[in-house]
Amino acid sequence: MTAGPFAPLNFQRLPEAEMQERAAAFHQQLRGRRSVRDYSDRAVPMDVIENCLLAAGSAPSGANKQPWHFAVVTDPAVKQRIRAAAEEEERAFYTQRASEEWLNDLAPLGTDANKPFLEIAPCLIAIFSQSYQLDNEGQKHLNYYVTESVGIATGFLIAALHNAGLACLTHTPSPMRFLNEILGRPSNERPFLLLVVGYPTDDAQVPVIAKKPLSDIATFI
Ligand code: IYR
Repeated sequence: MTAGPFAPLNFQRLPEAEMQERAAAFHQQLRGRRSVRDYSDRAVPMDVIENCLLAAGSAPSGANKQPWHFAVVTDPAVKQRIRAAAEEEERAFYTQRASEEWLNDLAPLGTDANKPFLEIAPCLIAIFSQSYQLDNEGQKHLNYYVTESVGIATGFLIAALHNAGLACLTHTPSPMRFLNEILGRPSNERPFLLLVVGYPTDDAQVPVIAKKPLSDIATFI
């Protein structure tokens, strides 16, 4: 295989003052994001979701394989099935699978096995990672750095949803293979994360938490 083709980058260099302003403003915008568990049933505009998915799909990935699939669910009957399957796993998690330490760590969040938001929120986005892809001839093609790639795309999606004025929750019932069956996804795809998307209720509450200061999350060498 030969390299290329290549095209000019068209990088826009910004004045330093504008860089500082934009970096600070972006931080302020992102730090306003919270994981929301209290949702209104108000429908979300699908064209907004579509643009957020395109933003997610612009993420970098190993060898540009884009090893992700986003299944967008708004059908109440499908949401109901997902809720029932997720709650079954969560009941096993909260009563048997989770360690004492894990349950203690979750206690301040007030979570339990009941997941009404899976039915009430207008939109669920099930994110799947593809360990390999099949072409039209059924030939297998490997993907690389799949978890990293899908994690980055998911981060882009969460930021895009927040930027668009939507709330979301990263929900991870474990195991969540049931999503393949309910959503008809093929066996090369593994559920990565279930994003709950919508508007918070007017009286939505969130736990009081803090983010680590820069000195705890970064070193400058
Ligand atoms: N998946 C469970 C438990 C849970 C785990 C973590 I780590 C959280 O940050 C929150 C919840 C649930 O959704 O309740």
